[in-house]
Amino acid sequence: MREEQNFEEIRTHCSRMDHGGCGLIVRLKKGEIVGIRGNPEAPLSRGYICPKGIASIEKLQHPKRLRFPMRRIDKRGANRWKQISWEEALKIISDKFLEIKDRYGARSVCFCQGMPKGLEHFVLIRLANLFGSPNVVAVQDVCHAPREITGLHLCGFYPVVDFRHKSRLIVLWGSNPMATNEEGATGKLLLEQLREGTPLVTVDPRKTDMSKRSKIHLQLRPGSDTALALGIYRVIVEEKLYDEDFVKQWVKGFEAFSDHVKSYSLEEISSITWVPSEQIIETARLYATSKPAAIHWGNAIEQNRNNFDTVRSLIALMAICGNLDIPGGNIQPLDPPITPLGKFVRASKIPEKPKEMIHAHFGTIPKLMTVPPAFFRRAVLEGKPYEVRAVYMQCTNPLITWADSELTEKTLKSLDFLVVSDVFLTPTALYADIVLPAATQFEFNDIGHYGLGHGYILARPKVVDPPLECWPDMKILNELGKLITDPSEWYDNYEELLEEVLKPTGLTYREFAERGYLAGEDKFLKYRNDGFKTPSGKVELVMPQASKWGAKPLPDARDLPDTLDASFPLLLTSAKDKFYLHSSYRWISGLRKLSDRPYVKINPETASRYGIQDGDEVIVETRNGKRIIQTAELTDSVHPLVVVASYGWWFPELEAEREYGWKIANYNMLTSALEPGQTFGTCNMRGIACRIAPLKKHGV
Ligand SMILES: Nc1nc2c(c(=O)[nH]1)N[C@H]1C(S)=C(S)[C@@H](COP(=O)(O)OP(=O)(O)OC[C@H]3O[C@@H](n4cnc5c(=O)[nH]c(N)nc54)[C@H](O)[C@@H]3O)O[C@H]1N2
Ligand SMILES: Nc1nc2c(c(=O)[nH]1)N[C@H]1C(S)=C(S)[C@@H](COP(=O)(O)OP(=O)(O)OC[C@H]3O[C@@H](n4cnc5c(=O)[nH]c(N)nc54)[C@H](O)[C@@H]3O)O[C@H]1N2
Ligand code: SF4
Ligand SMILES: [Mo]
Repeated sequence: MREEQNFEEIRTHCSRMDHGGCGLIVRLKKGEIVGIRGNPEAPLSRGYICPKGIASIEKLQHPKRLRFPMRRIDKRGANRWKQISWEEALKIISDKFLEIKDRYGARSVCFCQGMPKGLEHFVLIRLANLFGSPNVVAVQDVCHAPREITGLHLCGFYPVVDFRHKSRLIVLWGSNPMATNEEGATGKLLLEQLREGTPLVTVDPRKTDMSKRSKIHLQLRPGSDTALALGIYRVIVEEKLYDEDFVKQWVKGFEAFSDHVKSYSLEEISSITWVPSEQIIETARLYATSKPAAIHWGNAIEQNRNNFDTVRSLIALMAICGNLDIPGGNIQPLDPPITPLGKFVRASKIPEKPKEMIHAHFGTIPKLMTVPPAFFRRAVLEGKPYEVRAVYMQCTNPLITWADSELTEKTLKSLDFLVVSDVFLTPTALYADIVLPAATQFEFNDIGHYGLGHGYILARPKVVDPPLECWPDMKILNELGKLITDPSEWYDNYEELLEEVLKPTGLTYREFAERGYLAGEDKFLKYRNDGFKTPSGKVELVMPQASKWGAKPLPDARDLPDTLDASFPLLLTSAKDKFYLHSSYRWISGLRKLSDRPYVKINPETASRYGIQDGDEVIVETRNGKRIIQTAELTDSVHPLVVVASYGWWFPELEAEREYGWKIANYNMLTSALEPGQTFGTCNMRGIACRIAPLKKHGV
């Protein structure tokens, strides 16, 4: 901390505007934040800050921010509330949760989190475990679990890019880190590698900033990633470009996998993926001959039912080229010596959890520990596998972010009791019985990147006080924990939770905050000592046991999310908006100026076929019979058969009375949760068939 005459500056880390990660210097005047800039000494961001980081000021000071606990006094969604005290709110919640536990069992109360934002995610899991409920509902089915858990099954860890060392090639596969700073660890470090001359390959159906800087851009058919990965694999094996020593010693099932892949000709792969064979060959040669090479994969490969196949095909590429756990490759970073997650969340208190979780009854992949929203909704609506009556939600807006928004609406309406903790009265919060006003970034001490698997933890020390009655989620959960679980597991002051995480480091939170971050030790080739943490000790490419979770022993290149026909002749996909986090912050005017409304990107050739002009309002419709309206942006950055719509939209300016118009432009109105994949419970979100039409016909 540095004090000067009129202002004070505090070093912290950005959070809650994405996965966080940028080191920030926050300037304060008379207790108010007056400026934020990037901290050049920060390990992951080195001075970078984006408009969302800067917009945090408006987020904290917004006049419509939730400021008091509220109780619903009319029917759900009617927006009539009574302000209540914290004491009353906690009493209502604890009475109701305990009553439902008594009547239906603890598992009928679920605890739900959106994108993990900070330590409260793990405190919520701890609360659920201590309460005795195995059901933590979360978005992991479309966000990281497919990568992490497939990784655990194939090679015993979740392989992420080692950005601390130079790679000779980086492949960006379905990830757009310049807009998303995916995992809060990659944007700036990636740019530095590019500046030093590391070549790039981009796999994305759109032209992006990064594809323009790439040596090769594979502009594939959305949803055809498995086929493309297998095509690259085929060439590498056919041309004997793989790492023979590694394969011999460390890969189980190489022959069977390779034989299987040979059954797809390159011509077939090319026709499935729309990628010319020559480009597949060129990419295969480049990837196999550049060592170390790293694949930075993103959300796009996870948001379809075929995600398990896609992820394992990509891990197969990493494995046969010997890029696993080497500097500059796809590695298993080591955490600094902090309290292990399992211990912090009190996993041992609920040994029956793997069998009892809602999704276990639907036959999902082992090790998936959060309930996929598709199966949660079946529990609420159909009582399958058992009844769910109440939910505690924090940091999430599922009406917009879960596939199949109208099914979510029906679910929220069917609950006996819903608690929502947020900073704004969102469309989801309108359906709550109790709304809790959360304190947010800069307003409390927090630890970032715990559990993110990148080998860092970041200090996010408090900068300002929250509004009087806004509480950090951690504090809310700590107080609720004392009322509904064993009080001895909780603290007088919730900040002790931070000390508990840090205990093995020997540092207090204050000392940690002064250092700013802790990094794990650099250690590679760990498998050489103990083997890979799989049953065979090797990377396992063939999975006969996968039939238990609805998958085949080997990945299927022909399994696409959807098909085209004359009625639905285009493929719909999405990319995240650089200026927002999912459905969050449409109410921040500084961001709204940068991204004013939902745009749907259409190739000019396609647009002219449907009589659509730039700036027109366009109807987008899918086979589930739902339609939304977005504004046409004509651009040749998308393929003529692809439409890229904006995701996450609702309209705070339409006011709560009109439910913020949450159905008008919301991408997830178009997705369906009726047939989720068995493995992860994921619904098809990218590469779904659609049609478009102008809202108003133009005169001739
Ligand atoms: N179609 C489609 N659907 C998707 C995706 C997609 O790409 N396409 N992406 C998926 C992915 S990757 C994810 S992670 C999910 C995200 O799903 P969600 O996490 O539900 O997304 P958000 O819209 O960011 O909701 C976060 C909420 O937290 C609130 N909030 C912000 N700070 C705080 C805080 O400190 N405390 C509390 N209590 N609340 C706070 C915000 O106001 C906001 O309402 O969506 C998934 N859904
Ligand atoms: N600004 C901003 N930053 C964010 C977020 C946000 O909402 N906004 N969310 C945060 C979260 S929770 C996450 S998980 C990360 C996600 O970060 P990313 O993984 O970067 O997520 P997306 O932007 O959803 O998708 C990445 C790219 O996939 C492309 N794509 C679309 N369909 C396909 C396909 O079928 N195949 C392939 N190969 N590519 C396809 C899109 O064009 C896009 O460029 O970002 C985090 N950071
Ligand atoms: S990129 Fe993410 S972590 Fe960095 S300033 Fe922007 S919102 Fe914050
Ligand atoms: Mo995510």
